Amino acid sequence: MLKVATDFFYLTGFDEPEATLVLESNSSSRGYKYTLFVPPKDTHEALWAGECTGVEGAVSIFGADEAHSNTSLSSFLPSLLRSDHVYASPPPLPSPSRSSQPFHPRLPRKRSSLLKLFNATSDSFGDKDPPHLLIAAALAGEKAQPLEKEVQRLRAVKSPNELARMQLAADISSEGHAKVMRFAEPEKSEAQLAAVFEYHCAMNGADRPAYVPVVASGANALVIHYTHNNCLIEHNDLILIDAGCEHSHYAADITRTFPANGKFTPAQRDLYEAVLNAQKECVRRCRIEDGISLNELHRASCSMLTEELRQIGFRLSPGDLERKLYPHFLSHHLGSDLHDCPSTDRSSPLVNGNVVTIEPGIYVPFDNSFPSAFHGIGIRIEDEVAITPNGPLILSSKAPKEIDDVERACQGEN
Ligand SMILES: [Mn+2]
Repeated sequence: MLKVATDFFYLTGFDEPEATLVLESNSSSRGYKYTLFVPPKDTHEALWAGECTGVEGAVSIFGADEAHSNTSLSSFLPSLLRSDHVYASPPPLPSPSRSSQPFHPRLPRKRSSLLKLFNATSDSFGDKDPPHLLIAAALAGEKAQPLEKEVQRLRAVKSPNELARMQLAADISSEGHAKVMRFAEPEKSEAQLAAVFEYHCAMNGADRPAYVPVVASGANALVIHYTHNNCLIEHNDLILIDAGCEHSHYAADITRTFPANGKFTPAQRDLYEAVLNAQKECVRRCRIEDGISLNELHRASCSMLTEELRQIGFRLSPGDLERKLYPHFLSHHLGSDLHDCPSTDRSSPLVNGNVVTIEPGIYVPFDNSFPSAFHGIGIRIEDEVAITPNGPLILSSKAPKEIDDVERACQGEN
C-alpha cells in the first residue's frame, strides 16, 4: 500500500519519496520562500519505477519558488542551521547501505556539532542513501523545535476542500457498507464480504482501502482489531465491519454491525439499540458552542452506555464497562491519516473544521457476570463527524444505521 508522509503531503501536495521541503520566512507578499528538493529525473529509474516529477515540475506543477535536486540539499545545510528558529520533522531514518541494523544516530545539542556530525558521516552514505535524511535528523536535534505538532495543529482543522474530499471518501465507503449488508448471508465468508466492500469502493473511484478492514462475524467481533477475515458466516451471527476507503489521500473510517440473515434477534436488537442511543447522543453533543472535548465526550459515552446496559439487565461492577465491555476510546481525529493528528490534545475543545470519529462499542465476553443472552455479541457503530457552526455533520450518513434501515439494507436487492 502506498504510504505518503502525510505532513509533507499536507504542506506540498507532492507525494513522491525522497523529497524535502524548506520554508523560510521572508518579507515577500506571502511571507515565506518555498523550496523543494526532489529526486532529479533519471532514465534508469524511470524505466523501472516510472517517471518522477523532477526539478522543473516541482516549480511548474507544485508552485515552488525554487527547486533543486535532492542531492544538493547538503550544500544548503549550513545556512539553514544558522537560523535561530528551526522547526524540523525528520523522516524515518534508513539503515546505512552496508548495515542491516536500524540507524539511530545520537544527535548532539549544538548546531556546530551537528554540522561536524553531518560532515563526518555523510561520506559513509552511498548514492542510494541521500544525506538529506541525516540532515533532517540533525535538524530535529534538541535545539530545533519539532515541526510535527505545528503541522498537526493546522491539519486538525479541515478546509472546505479537504472536507469535500473526505465527504467523497465517506460517501463511497458508506455505499460500500450498504452493499455488503445486501450481499451478506449465512455460509458466505468474511473474506467475500471484505472483497465486496473493496470492489465497490474501487469501482466508485476510491484509490485504495484506507486500512485492512475488520470483517468480524459472531464472536470474532470481540477482538477489536480482528483482521483474519477468514471465517464462514453463521445463521444468527451479527457481522461487524470496520472499513473505509481512501480517496485523494483522505481516509474514511466507518463501522457498522448488522445481522447476517437480515433480522436482529431480540438480544442483538436490545444491545444494538443501547450502543446506537449512546452513539447518537455523543454525535449530538459535538457542538462548538459547548466547548466539549474528546475526553469529555468519552466520559459521557461511558455513563450513557452504563445506563443503557442497566436498562437491559446488566449489573455492572465498577470498572466492568471500561475494562471488559468497552475497552477502547470513543474517538479520534480523521484526515489523511486514519488516526489523524495524534498530538492533538484530547482535552481541548472541538473547533469548527475538526473531523472526528464517534465510535462507541460493547463487546460482551463469555463471562457469567453478564447476562448470557448477550455473550459473544460485539457491536460498534462508528460515524465520521465534521464539526461545523451549524452543529455536527455526519459524513458517513449514507451507511444504514437505524435498525429499520439496517434490516432493509440487509434484505434488499443485491
Ligand atoms: Mn476509527
